Amino acid sequence: MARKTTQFRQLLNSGGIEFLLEAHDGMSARIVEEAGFKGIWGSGLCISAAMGVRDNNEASWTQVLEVMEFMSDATSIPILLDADTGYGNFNNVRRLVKKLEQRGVAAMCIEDKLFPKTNSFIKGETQPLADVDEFCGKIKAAKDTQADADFCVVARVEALITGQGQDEALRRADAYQRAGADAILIHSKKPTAEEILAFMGEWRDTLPVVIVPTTYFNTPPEVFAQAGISLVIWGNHLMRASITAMQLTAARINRDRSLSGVEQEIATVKEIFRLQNAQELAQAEERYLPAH
Ligand code: SPV
Ligand code: MG
Repeated sequence: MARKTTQFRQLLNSGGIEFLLEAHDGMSARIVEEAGFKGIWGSGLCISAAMGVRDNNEASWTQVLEVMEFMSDATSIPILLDADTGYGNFNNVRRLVKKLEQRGVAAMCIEDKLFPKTNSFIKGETQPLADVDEFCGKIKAAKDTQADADFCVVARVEALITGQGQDEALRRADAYQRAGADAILIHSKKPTAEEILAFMGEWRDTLPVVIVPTTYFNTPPEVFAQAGISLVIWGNHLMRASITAMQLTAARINRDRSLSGVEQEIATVKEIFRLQNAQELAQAEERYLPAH
C-alpha cells in the first residue's frame, strides 16, 4: 500500500472528485475508514468538541497532536489535519510539520486567520484575516520543512467568510498558490453554493480546490464535480451524529432507570471489541504468552 502522504496526494490530483469525512478520535477515524472513505478530515471543531472545549485553540497543539497519533495508528487511510492557523507563526508551523510527519499525518490545512482562531460560523464577518505575506511565509516554511515530498499543505482562504468578496479571495488563493500550497480550500458559510461556484468560475489555475459544504449541504455532489472541485470535506457529521445518539440514550436511561429500552438501539459491547481489534491481541497472546 502506498504511503499515506502519497495516497492523499493522489486523492487531491485524481482528476475527479473525492470525499473526506470528519473524525475526532481513534474510534471515529476507524469508522470512517470502514465506511469506505479514502481519507479523513481531522476537524478542529470536532476534536475540540470531543474534549469538551471550544474551537478557539483552547486545546493546545500538542493535545491535538496526541489525538492525531491515535487516529493515525487506528487507520490506514490518510488524514488531513485541520491545523487552524498553524498555532503560531512560521516557526510554530515548521515544528508542527515535523511532528505531523513523525506521527503519520499525511497533510495539513492552515487558514489565513489569526491565533487564537474562532470557528468560521461564529461571527465570521468580524474575524481578522492574516496578512497575505505573513501567511505565504507560513506556507513556504511548511513546504521547506517537510521531509516527505508528498506531504501536502492545503491553504484555506477565509475571505468569503469575512465578507471581503471574490476579488480578495482570488487574490489570496493566487498568492498562496505562488507560495507553494498544494491545494486551496475555499470556505463559505452561505446556504447555497453560489459563491463557491463563482469562485470556481474565476479560478483558472491548476491547483486543486477543496470545499467544506456544511451550510450548503443541499447542493448535489455532481454540481461540485462539474465545477472542477477536487475534494469535498463532510466536516462535522460523525460528531453531530454521536451527539444526537448520546443525548437520546442518556435521556432515556435517566428517565427509565433501566437499560432495557436502549439495549437494542446501541452498539453491542462485542462491537466495541471488534472495532478495537481485540481479536489480534487474543492471537498474539496465543503466540507470545507461555502456555499453561
Ligand atoms: C472544522 O471542521 O473544524 C473546520 C470547518 O474548520 S468549519 O467548522 O466549517 O470551520
Ligand atoms: Mg476548523
